[in-house]
Amino acid sequence: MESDFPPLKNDLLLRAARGEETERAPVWVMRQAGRYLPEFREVRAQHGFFEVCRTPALATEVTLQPIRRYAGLLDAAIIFSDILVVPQAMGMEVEMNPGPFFPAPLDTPADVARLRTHVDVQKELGYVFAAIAQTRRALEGAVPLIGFCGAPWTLFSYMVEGGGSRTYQKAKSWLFMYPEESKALLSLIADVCADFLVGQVKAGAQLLQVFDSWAGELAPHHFQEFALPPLQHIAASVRSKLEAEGIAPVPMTLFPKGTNSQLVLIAERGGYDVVGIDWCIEPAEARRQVGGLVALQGNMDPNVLYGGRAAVEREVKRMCESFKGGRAPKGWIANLGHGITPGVDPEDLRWFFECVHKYSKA
Ligand code: 1CP
Repeated sequence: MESDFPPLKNDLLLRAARGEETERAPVWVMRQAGRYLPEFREVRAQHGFFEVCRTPALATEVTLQPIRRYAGLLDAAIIFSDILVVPQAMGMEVEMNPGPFFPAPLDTPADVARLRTHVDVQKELGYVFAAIAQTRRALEGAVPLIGFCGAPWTLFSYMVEGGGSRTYQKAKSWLFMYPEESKALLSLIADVCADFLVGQVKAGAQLLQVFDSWAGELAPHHFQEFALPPLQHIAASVRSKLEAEGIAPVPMTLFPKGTNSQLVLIAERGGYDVVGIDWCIEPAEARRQVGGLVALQGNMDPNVLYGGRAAVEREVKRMCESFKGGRAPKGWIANLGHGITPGVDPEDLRWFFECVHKYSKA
């Protein structure tokens, strides 16, 4: 229960996500608990990737690592886990070596019969809920905790490809060769995602993010046909399930990477409070397009972090001016336009946070 946790001391993220203009932009970065941190690499030297995910004490520890290191600078924690725990819960084997690898991907629709159709998220993913509850207590209300899942299309592409891909040839072949079976699988994944997100809120997650990392690989009309409906279903279903159980809703963020040409449609019809944008759209232009419909999150190119402090400062200043310059300023959550990469110097990331604090002031 929400009331069992220590009171929240910093609600900037939640206010911005609800669309409020804040005294400065709240800031966090996607993949903030990760390989760029030496303290994370130390934990990983001792424990397997999914072992960390499945052991609440370890997941709590790595979730807190960036919060401790950047105390007073970071405005959110994101639970340490991975989007691929959902395919695992559906019965697929997934290894991390070092990227995701599925020994038995879904080659044809006949393989869907191997999946669990009714996933008991408490049984299969209860370890994530336990990690969330433990992390909420350990955070002592310092910052809100974000729960997350992968979007159906992005998960579908891993389940069919068997890992990361450059071309998405297998996943796209499914969409065009077996459109109805693809939609059925996407909606099966969406149902598991919705239950999983509801469980995360019950466990203590204060905001939810859905990662559609490969949304931009689809043509706009294919995004609308295959990827958007299950995303809409997740947003609507999470809200109605929470309401049915008398649980207060939490803000929901969608990160549909690479879909800038469809921002208005996503803001109007997606059903999310916040839309994450990548660096291929000018923030002021994104704000102009969506008006006051949604809060925005993003969007510095993560590679700027390799450009030295002067470049980081210049780019953050520019990003802040562009987000603030848009008409009808509404909530903005400062972030990168995609996840931070392993080679970044953690002190350069500190500088990014300091620059956001300085230049995003109202
Ligand atoms: O050995 C290791 O430690 C592997 C590195 C790693 C980490 C730190 C992976 C493997 N996953 C994670 C954690 C993770 N993944 C988080 C933790 C919370 C945080 O700090 O943000 C989150 C939110 C994710 C989400 C995730 N996993 C996404 C969506 C976000 C994005 O960056 O696009 C995706 C696509 C994945 C799949 C995945 N897991 C791991 C890797 C290297 C990948 C991507 C591989 C690929 O490019 O296909």
